[in-house]
Amino acid sequence: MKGLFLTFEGPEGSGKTTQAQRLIEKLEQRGIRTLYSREPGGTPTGEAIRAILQYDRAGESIEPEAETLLFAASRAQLVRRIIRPALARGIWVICDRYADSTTAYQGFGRGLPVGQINAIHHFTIGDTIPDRTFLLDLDVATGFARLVARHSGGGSPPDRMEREEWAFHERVRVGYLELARAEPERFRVIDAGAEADVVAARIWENLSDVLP
Ligand code: T5A
Repeated sequence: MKGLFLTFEGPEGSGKTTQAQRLIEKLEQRGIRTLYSREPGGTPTGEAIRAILQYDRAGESIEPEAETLLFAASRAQLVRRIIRPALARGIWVICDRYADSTTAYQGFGRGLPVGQINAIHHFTIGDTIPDRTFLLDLDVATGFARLVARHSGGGSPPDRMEREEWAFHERVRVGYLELARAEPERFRVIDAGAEADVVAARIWENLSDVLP
């Protein structure tokens, strides 16, 4: 049987990585084989693209169209090399960001036409669409406060996106909520402002209908 494809989406600091790891633990305890991946990245090519995108490694600012295609290139590699083969083997794939990130950040955030971004998605991922997407919704101020706490605790410095203006991140959040409204079957919007345990419990509840 094919594995399920689950994705985590949301603004900066909303707890996607934390929750993806917690979910994987619970699924494994239940005997479900899982695979974690993240975007951009997840393959050697994708990780090389991530390095360019995160800290302007190429030494110049990246145009929004080029940025969009770099995220798409990383995803095209990940879908074909990792996600599809794993799903075909019955493994559940949990991906930390996926195509919705491009629609939210480059579409709503940067203001590129969403119709054109959808055409890129069609080319990049085809019918490899998540079975369920958890949108961890969080206000921008709380998300950034978490990141500041992490940076001051010795974590990596703010990356290119984290240095974007406040209004950009507000547009990303609004964009995500719009995507969730447009596809209520696939999306589950989770209030990510609560304690991590509470958020994890809400995610688990919102998966009960598909658990074996
Ligand atoms: N991007 C990505 C695009 O623009 N287009 C695209 O197509 C794609 C795929 C990726 C960047 O690229 C952009 C989006 C991003 O800006 P990244 O480093 O992968 O960069 O960054 P994020 O995916 O945003 O990951 P973050 O690490 O910033 O945030 P997470 O994963 O949402 O949060 P997490 O779990 O790491 O937690 C952040 C901090 O908060 C604490 C954690 O301990 C941690 O310190 N925390 C909580 N604190 C209080 N209460 C809770 N419930 C908490 N949950 C976690």
